Amino acid sequence: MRIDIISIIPELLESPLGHSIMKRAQSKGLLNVHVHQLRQWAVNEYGQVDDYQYGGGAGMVMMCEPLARAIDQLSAERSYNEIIYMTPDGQRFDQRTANRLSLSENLLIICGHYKGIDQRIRDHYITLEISIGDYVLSGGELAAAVVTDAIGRLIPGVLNDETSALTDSFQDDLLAPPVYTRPADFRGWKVPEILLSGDLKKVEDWRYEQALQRTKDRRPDLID
Ligand code: 6GU
Repeated sequence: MRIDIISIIPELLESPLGHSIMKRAQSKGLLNVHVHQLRQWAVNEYGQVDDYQYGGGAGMVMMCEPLARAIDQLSAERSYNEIIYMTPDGQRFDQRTANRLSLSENLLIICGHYKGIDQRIRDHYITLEISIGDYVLSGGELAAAVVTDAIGRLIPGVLNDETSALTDSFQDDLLAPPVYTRPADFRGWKVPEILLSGDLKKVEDWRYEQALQRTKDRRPDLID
């Protein structure tokens, strides 16, 4: 999968996507992330990409011209499954959407800043608008990193048995069960006996019960 990201602060995406599983996905060639500086398509030599909003009011708006040129150029080179705009008024991102997007060949993600991007770009280019939750970030970059990570780890071959997505919270609409490691007794706090029993069937049943109970307690909305 290839993910192109357009941003005025590409540096914000480097570290989140440059380590651990995202790093391995990219070095294995399973995920190719290309971050583009929007200012290369600026309207003048000062690198201008934003302007005052019509109708007045505080805050700048990202102009049509640079975004349209950027999207046109990248779209001429490949066809995108989705052209995504990261925005707090988009649809709430969830594991279902991550699963669907992980089947894509090419994704293009636009990161907004200031008051956002000119509505005409949203109307004529954007195919999907995503929010990562009901709070406001300074820009779309951190949200784009979240979405890229959530999608990237689902690409076949990225995770191994050890990091398998199959047992993640949400993958089966349940939260993950509690986990423990050595020592079996820490300050008198003991690991549940059943996990030490070696009975795989019992362990599996226990984990399912725990996952169900945890989901009922913490996220009843996830249970029909
Ligand atoms: Cl996608 N962008 C911004 N700026 N803020 C957000 C968001 C996105 N999702 C939640 N808050």
